Amino acid sequence: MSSSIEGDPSDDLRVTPPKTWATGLPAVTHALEYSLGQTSPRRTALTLLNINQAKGIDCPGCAWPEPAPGKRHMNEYCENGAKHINDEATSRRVTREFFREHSIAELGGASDYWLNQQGRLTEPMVKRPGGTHYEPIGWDEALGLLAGELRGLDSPDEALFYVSGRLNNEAAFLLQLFARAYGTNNLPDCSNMCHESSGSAMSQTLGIGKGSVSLDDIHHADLIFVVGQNPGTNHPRMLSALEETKRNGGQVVAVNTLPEAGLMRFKHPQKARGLIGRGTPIADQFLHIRAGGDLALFQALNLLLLEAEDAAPGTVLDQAFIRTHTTGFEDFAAHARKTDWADVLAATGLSREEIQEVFERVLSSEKVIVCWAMGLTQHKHGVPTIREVVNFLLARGNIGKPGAGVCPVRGHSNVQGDRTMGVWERMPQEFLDALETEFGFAPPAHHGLDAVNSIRAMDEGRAKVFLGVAGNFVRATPDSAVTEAAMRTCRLTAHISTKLNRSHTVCGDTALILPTLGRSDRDVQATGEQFVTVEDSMSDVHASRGKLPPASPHLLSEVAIIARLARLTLGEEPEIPWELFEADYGTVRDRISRVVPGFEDFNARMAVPGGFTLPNPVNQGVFPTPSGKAVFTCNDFTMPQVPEGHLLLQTLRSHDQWNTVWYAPNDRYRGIHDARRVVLVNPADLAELGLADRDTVDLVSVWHDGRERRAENFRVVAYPASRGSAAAYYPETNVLVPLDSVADISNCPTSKGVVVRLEHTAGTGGDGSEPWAG
Ligand SMILES: Nc1nc2c(c(=O)[nH]1)N[C@H]1C(S)=C(S)[C@@H](COP(=O)(O)OP(=O)(O)OC[C@H]3O[C@@H](n4cnc5c(=O)[nH]c(N)nc54)[C@H](O)[C@@H]3O)O[C@H]1N2
Ligand SMILES: Nc1nc2c(c(=O)[nH]1)N[C@H]1C(S)=C(S)[C@@H](COP(=O)(O)OP(=O)(O)OC[C@H]3O[C@@H](n4cnc5c(=O)[nH]c(N)nc54)[C@H](O)[C@@H]3O)O[C@H]1N2
Ligand code: SF4
Ligand SMILES: [Mo]
Repeated sequence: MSSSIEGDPSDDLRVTPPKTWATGLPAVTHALEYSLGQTSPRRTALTLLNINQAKGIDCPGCAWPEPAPGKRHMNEYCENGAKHINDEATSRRVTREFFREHSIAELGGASDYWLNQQGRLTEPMVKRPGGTHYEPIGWDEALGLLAGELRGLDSPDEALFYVSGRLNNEAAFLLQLFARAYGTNNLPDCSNMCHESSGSAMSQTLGIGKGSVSLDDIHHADLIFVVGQNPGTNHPRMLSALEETKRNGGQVVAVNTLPEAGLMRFKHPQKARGLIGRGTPIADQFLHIRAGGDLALFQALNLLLLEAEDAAPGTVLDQAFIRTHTTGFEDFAAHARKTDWADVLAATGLSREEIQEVFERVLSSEKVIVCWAMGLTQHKHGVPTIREVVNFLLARGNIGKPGAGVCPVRGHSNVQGDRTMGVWERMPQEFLDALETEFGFAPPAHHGLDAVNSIRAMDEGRAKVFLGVAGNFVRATPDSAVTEAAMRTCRLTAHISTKLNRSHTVCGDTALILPTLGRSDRDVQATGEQFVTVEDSMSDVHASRGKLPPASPHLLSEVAIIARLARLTLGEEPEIPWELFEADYGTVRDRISRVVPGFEDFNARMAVPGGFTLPNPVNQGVFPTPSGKAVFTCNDFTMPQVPEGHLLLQTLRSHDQWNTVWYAPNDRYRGIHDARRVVLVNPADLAELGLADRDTVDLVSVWHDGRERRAENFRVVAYPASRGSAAAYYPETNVLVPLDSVADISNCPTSKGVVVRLEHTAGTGGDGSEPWAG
């Protein structure tokens, strides 16, 4: 592997027109290119043949579900899934020599790309107090150090256990069991920064924080809204599902601040017609909405529904459903009637005609689904926005019937499962009671810390030991400079990881790297070969079996690391047989089946290819809210306030990255090549700001604490972003997101709503010949 450290690449920005279609042959080629750059053709073939097959490896990419086993293609994966799995299956290795060669300070100057490209971690490493380098350490000593620090804390609440959504169910269940047996609910997770707003909004209104639709519902809906989501890049196989919706006569409305390629047209890579021709148009209507305007849009649609019902009583709203299954309708209706069109048009930037056209589609549709992702959740008013979406669906009885419902499209492959397993700082008391009954200890009842509050706790010296599992905490969280400083105050930081990332370079007094098996690695324990389980975005629970020889003989599985750490920290506990759990994951599933509702006979049901689907009570007409009914809510009109001369910045993903890790400096569908420090801005806004395409600017975020947050040296690209907004990639821009800028109620960082000004630092660098220049 390359041994000289590379920081962020120099800027070779090239811009081509944004694509108007996604996938097809180029995608297949790109995936293979990346895979073959990482590993041998044989390993590539082995991973690709097994990805998402009933007896194979669950794709470590997104949480979009697979079709039922009989309906799967031989290649049931997308370009990005292939890249994600081969990024893990890479033949490159990070060895002890590598760590001897590079000091931690040096590694701290490397780009996220370079760190990831070094390959798989191979043995446990430690940075001792005062040390400048990581050095090898045995597993027993490493876990002993961590256990010793945990035992030495004044309170268990001084420890933090961060979990990211790649972690499998078995390990997630054990981690939360360990944290609670140890005495804390401090289980911050990536969901805190992701779909927390969805969970908050849906728990309050529907009684359950999960989506209600299946793949079959998607296929048979009359109308699907795709709001604040870029499926062409982030959930590519969702496009095959939407293509089927359209074949069955359904319609799609896309709502986005950017005209994303996948929303426009799609070419199915696994079908001959996908490789040639123009592909299927996906969106029947595209609403180019202003950033943060979605609450106003759904309020307007709700007003139109009420008015149409007034004009023709009994024909528009589902009165029977509203009477039987909901509360709060009258208050909601009275509130919605006050919606002001001038406000709506200003907040959305849409015309009344456009909204009327969508409304006609709604009226002619019996079965409606709303899908959404980070474009809704990561705004200050994300929770009320999603509650308004729920109002919209409830009003016509579009919850709990086939072809209709709520569809928050999850990110990480097992992020939903980790929550089901109890990784949440605020698990309900019934779950804690079930743990107590099963394991004979009383879990702490007071809530723990979420991601943002964990950073505050480290910063204020209230948290001293940090264990991160399967993520990259310092790059995923907001306010990078603040977060990194907070991490460095810890007595000990440790990470259970497959690959090197920046979090490993931001160390407490002592720091540990605990390398682990990935999804693709074969997992053999004392009783034989093991499999793990995951839950996708549609609550399907299924097995994942690693197929490759482990990346190194010194790796332990996540289950093994957590079980050993628990024994060392808590001592032998007859009621919690950690050793047995490590030897046979089936014994973990037995415990899950007795603690987690819906997992009865877990092991037996895992024998069925494709697994099983957890029931969502709303589909049986049961709403587990205090009243037993779905709740209409009144949501005050709000729109982001952006001072003159400023833009509302969203921090988003390029096509060639997986969250905090980028694979190449390209964003093919948006036409950005060989650069990541770019900011996409509408040409009309550029003109108003006195800037030109390709100018070099600093992004400066404006927040009322008066601290300056600056991201330097970005190139401006004139782009069809909605007026008043800007878009730039995460994690380079996390430095701009103030820690205190969070969504109301959910505490999710407002990664899609950061007020910035663009400070011009250098003249036009482009040759102006590009299609989007000026
Ligand atoms: N290849 C790849 N796949 C991934 C990931 C990855 O990093 N790479 N990450 C995974 C994870 S963890 C997640 S959570 C998902 C994320 O999936 P997405 O939510 O699709 O991810 P983002 O790139 O954050 O894109 C947000 C989308 O919302 C739009 N948007 C922003 N603000 C607004 C707004 O105010 N209103 C509306 N209507 N639209 C808005 C943006 O233009 C963009 O299209 O993807 C998962 N899949
Ligand atoms: N500004 C801004 N910030 C954001 C977002 C945004 O849109 N904008 N999105 C937020 C969202 S939606 C999310 S989900 C978070 C994501 O935050 P995280 O989930 O914390 O970040 P990842 O980049 O997915 O983590 C990558 C690391 O996971 C480890 N890893 C990968 N596979 C495995 C495995 O199988 N086992 C183990 N133990 N480790 C593994 C590797 O070491 C790799 O370096 O970021 C959030 N942060
Ligand atoms: S759509 Fe998501 S789960 Fe499916 S193959 Fe692609 S990345 Fe993997
Ligand atoms: Mo996410």
